[in-house]
Amino acid sequence: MCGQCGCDTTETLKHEHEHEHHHHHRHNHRLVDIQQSVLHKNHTLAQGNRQEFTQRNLLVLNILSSPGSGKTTFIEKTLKTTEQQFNYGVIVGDLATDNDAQRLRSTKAPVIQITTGDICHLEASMIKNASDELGLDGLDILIIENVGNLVCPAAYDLGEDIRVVLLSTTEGEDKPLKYPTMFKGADVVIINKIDLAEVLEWQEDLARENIQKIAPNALILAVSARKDTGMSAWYDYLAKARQAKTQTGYSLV
Ligand SMILES: Nc1nc2c(ncn2[C@@H]2O[C@H](COP(=O)(O)OP(=O)(O)OP(=O)(O)O)[C@@H](O)[C@H]2O)c(=O)[nH]1
Ligand SMILES: [Zn+2]
Ligand SMILES: [Zn+2]
Repeated sequence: MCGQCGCDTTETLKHEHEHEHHHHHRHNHRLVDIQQSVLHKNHTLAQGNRQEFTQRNLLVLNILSSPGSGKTTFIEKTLKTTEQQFNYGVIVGDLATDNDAQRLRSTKAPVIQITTGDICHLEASMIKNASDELGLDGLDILIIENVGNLVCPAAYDLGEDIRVVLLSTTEGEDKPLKYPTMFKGADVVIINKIDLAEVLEWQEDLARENIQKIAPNALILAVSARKDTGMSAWYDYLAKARQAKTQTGYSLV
């Protein structure tokens, strides 16, 4: 979580630092307290989001991966193939640009960009504001593209039903073992860029074994979002998840 990069606690820390000087408190102790209170607040807001999404029978996906694994490409392909079937809304988080939102605007779906500045993950409060701006009326599925980062976003529940973590073949088979928190939270792991498997000497069995060690219950699908191969199993899963949400207001998180 953000203890590793210090993101978003900086302002609070400055304040606490000045305040605590008189009391000779240890900084580490304060830092942990502040992080826990940030996460606690986020958790409460995420529950609020989840309640609102569930009342609307809206299926919500949180898409996570390291930078460049193919989140935008995967979302774009999903929208273009299934937008006759479902009404989508999209929220895209990025540190600095709105390039991804621009790319996704070639689809029918309304897209809201969140530019996070220095913050390397999305938080529940940002999703609340962005979904108010987007307008959730009439939507079936809300897709959230998180900031490209395999560490911090894992700690922040956004109120989603399904966490989809992408692992692309260019990253190596060992990533689930090195970033266990991210993979542990996954409901679905998408192995992307499978079209490059041969040239990379990608070991599919090893990758699956590593994912299963960390996330034994996750569904694992190997695809090429760019070449549009292996995607039909994903569309089947999505249709089932959407149906289940409509019937029972189910939540996987
Ligand atoms: N060969 C191959 N390239 C892919 C595939 N999916 C995405 N790419 C390429 O990988 C690069 C990064 O893809 P994006 O979709 O922008 O990745 P992203 O995860 O959204 O990136 P950030 O938002 O910056 O974290 C682009 O050049 C894509 O065309 C794939 O299945 N195969
Ligand atoms: Zn962070
Ligand atoms: Zn992207």
